[in-house]
Amino acid sequence: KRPFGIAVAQLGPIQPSDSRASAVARLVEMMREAASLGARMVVFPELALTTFFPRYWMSDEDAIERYFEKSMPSAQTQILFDTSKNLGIGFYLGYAELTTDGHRFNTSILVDQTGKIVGRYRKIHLPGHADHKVGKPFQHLEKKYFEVGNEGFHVWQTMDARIGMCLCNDRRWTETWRVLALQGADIVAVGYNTPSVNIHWPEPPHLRMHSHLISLQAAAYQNTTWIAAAGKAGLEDGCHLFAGSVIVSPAGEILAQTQSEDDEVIYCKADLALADTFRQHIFNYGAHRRPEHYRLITER
Ligand code: CDT
Repeated sequence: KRPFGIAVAQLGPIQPSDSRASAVARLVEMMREAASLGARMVVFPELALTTFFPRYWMSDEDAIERYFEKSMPSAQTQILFDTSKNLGIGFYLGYAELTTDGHRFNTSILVDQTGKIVGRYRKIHLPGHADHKVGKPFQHLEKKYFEVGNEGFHVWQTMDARIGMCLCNDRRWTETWRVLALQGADIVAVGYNTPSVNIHWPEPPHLRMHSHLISLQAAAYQNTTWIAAAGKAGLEDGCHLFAGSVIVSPAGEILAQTQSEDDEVIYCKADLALADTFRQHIFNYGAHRRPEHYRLITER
């Protein structure tokens, strides 16, 4: 057995008027709860320090910039790193990154149990649009506010596990998971913000939840990995984000799921060896994969 306590900390809504300090305080409280449950790592959502601002059309650069972090840690987020170190718990955190040379990414970091950043991921599959969709109830302007991530998909050996990262829309793409699986991911952390309303075509909210869960369950099974998925949920500034934060085993089974649309910690004592068993048998890549027949995936 390879026991590994995983916690997912779902966030309730963060309103536009909420301060960074109040968001960070909520994260710290949930980190404490996760540690008390025995978690070695806690997964926070995508853009966990601010409201989901890509819903707003903004042209003023200063208005846009206030949603971005110029450094990590920063004075306001340092307490997350200090608490991580004091409690001996690692974490995954999503936030909007502004680089020193002016590039903007939708980013997540992986921090080990000593409070040290060990990995960074910049979101690759950016959904939505870059133009102002006048008349829509809200926007989804990730293509306006962020550049496509320029560092690829990675897995880090840390905290006695191989941990990969992706962000939100990435979870719907087969390719994301296989590239992480090929690097031997034991656990993949994914934060998300998903509106319950689809502004592009009519879609019942229950189908939105269905495709979210089926993406994670199929990905975990077909790619032999634990998945820890943390959402930001509830009514943010009149726009509803669905909840459904989960921990999924490599069998594709949901072993923990949030009950609310608010701040909520779920926990699972995962046995990472379950993935090893699958990898030795049905999904033994060396024995059974046929990459010579998969070339189209990268050619188109
Ligand atoms: N944040 C994010 O990537 N959300 C998307 C919404 C898709 S609708 C434009 C998601 O895939 O959940």
